[in-house]
Parts: sequence; C-alpha cells; structure tokens
Amino acid sequence: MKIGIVCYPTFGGSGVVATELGMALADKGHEVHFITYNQPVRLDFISHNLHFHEVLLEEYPLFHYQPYELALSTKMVDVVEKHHLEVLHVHYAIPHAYAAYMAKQMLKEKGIHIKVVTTLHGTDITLVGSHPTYKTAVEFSINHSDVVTAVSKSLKDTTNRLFNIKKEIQVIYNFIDDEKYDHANHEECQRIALANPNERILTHVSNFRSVKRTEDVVRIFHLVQQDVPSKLLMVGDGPERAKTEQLVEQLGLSGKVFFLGNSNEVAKVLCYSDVFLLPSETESFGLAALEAMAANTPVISTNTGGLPEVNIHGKTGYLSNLGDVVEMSQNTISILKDDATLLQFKQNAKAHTKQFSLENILPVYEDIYKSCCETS
Ligand code: GMT
Repeated sequence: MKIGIVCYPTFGGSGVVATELGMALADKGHEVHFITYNQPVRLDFISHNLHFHEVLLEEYPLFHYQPYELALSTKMVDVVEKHHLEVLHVHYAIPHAYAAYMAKQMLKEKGIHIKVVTTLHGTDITLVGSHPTYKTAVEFSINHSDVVTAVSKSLKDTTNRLFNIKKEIQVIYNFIDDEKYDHANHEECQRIALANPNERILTHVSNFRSVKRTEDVVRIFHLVQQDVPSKLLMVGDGPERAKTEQLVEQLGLSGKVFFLGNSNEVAKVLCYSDVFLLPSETESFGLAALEAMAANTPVISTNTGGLPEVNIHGKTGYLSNLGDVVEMSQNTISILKDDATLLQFKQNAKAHTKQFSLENILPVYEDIYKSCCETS
C-alpha cells in the first residue's frame, strides 16, 4: 500500500512509534511517505520504500505565529496527489488530525478520496487536547477521522470521558522490535566504564518535561544509594533538566548521577541498566518502560494512566502512587537486594515484552489500512 505518516519528528514517544512503524511497513514492501517539519530522529533510510517530505514555513512580518497547520495540510494534499497515497496515518491529534481533515476536504474537491487514521498518544488528550483552547477542534477532528486508535485501554477510556466521541476507538499498544534490545547485539556493552563491579545502575529516559517528574527520579535514587552502592544515568533533555541537575548537587550526588543528553542509542544505554525509573505524573502507555523491559530491565513506576497495562506489579517491577518516592525507593532496593531476585525480575520483564512485539502489532495496523480503504 501507499501510506503517508504524519508525526512530530522529535524524541517524543509518538514520533518514535510513528517512525518505527513506518520503517517496519517499508521493510514489508509498503511505500511510506513521512510528512513533517524535520527528518524524524529515529528515521533510518534503510529502504528505497521510505520517503521524507519536509513541511516548510514561510516567514511573514504579519505572522505572530506561523500557520503550521496550513503548510502541513497543503503538503499532505501535494504528497497524496503526486504519489497516489491511499491512507494518511496521523500520530498525535494536535494539530495533525485537524490538518488531515482539511487535506481530506481539499482532496475531495479534486475527486480524490483519502482515508485518515488518527492515533491518539497521550498528552494530545490528557494534558493539552482537553484544554478549552483546543478541545472543540480536537473533538471535531477525532470524530471526522475514518479510524481512531489509542495506545492503551486507559487512554481510550480517558478520551471517551473527556470528549464526546461518536466512534469506536481501537486500542493498539505501543510495540517493540525485540531484536534491537537483545544484549547479544551489543557486545560493546561494558558497564565497567560507568560503575564499579559492586555497583548497580539505575536509568531514566525521557524528554524531561514536568509530567516526567525527573526530580522524583533523583529523590528515589538518593534513598536507594544510601542502601545499595549505585549510579544513576539520566538520558534525554528538556525543560526540567536544569532544575534536576541542581537537585543532584543539593543532595550531594554529583559524581553518582550522569546526564547523558538526548541519545539515538537508547538500547545501548539500557544494556547497562539494572532498574528503570519512571515516576511520571501520567503516562498513556509508557513506551520508555517497554523499551527498558525489552532490554531486561525491571521498571519502578507510578500506577497512573496506562502504566499498569505495561508494568506488572511484583513481576516486571513495581507500581506506586504518584509522588511516593519512599515506597518507590524501597521497591527498587527489594529488586536489587540480591543477584537471584534481580535476575528473576529481569527475566520476567523481558518475557512480558513478547506480547508487545512488532510482529504481533504490525499486522493489526496493516488490517486497519486495508479495511478502511475497502469502505467507501
Ligand atoms: O511522553 C511524552 O511526553 C511524549 C509523548 C508523545 O506523544 O510524544 O508520549 C506519549 O506517547 C507515547 C507513545 O504512544 C506513550 O508511550 C507515552 O506514554 C505518552 N506520554 C504520556 O502520556 C505522558
């Protein structure tokens, strides 16, 4: 099939899911066209079936804000027309679902009938989408998509609670390309460079937005390292990084906490890790947790949003109430207390990711594209 994918090209989870999906579809022989304002960070041009179309913006003195939706919907129309696309799959409702609706209407005038699949990822519903500034347009564009999917049952329920949705939302979980995370693929994984042999390694990966509670990560680590010799790796960058670095200094943890910045090689960093910390305020799914588990790393997380659908309490890690850093540190210590317990949690975490494998999820998206193109 000929598929257009619209996403944010940054380190956010929705962009990662969209990019991995597009690359896997191209691998299976589909022709995939990414339409966004930058080349997606994880996009690897490994296939001649992959194309990237950059949305360019025109500066004009009158514009206080540049009209990105207009440029995006114009680009969608151009690409659909020129490459005869059959379906547009937009990731993250704001503003992609709205721009796709506009493109669909413009194409209809030309006698072209494109199908629109919208995938809801989380903050497009929970934090931003339901805000009165955007709510009416988000609700409208969800209701006018041909197919709507959400990345967890929790996100589906939240969407139905916050909006007046008139169509069925299908749940399709985030997925993982298991092979990328197998330790066997990372012979260079040398934890000795980061920690002494007697030390454990804790890891956090995020875009350092306030919803990720990166200061809680440091507070948990502060308590853990009093009991268990350990180091903390902080991967990613964003608005909360400076404050989090300050807290590390205040707590006297410099030298034990390493800020690695944004990385394209999360799988390599995770191969060093013993426990992954994700104390988010909310997570519609928690792709970072799934990636950690695929790299044999148990997860200490909050019990918010879709996290209980991914992280199984007492098996793949532990879940706690938001902000309960004491309980989260005790749970971390209980996993790290001896090698046998840690090994059991690592094995459970890895085994649990099988149900989220790319090979299970990819055909579900393919079926959706096929069946929506068959209906008039
Ligand atoms: O985590 C973020 O803030 C980025 C955000 C995004 O849309 O880029 O991630 C969301 O989508 C991911 C992929 O579906 C989910 O795994 C994350 O849980 C979700 N983040 C939140 O709900 C906070």
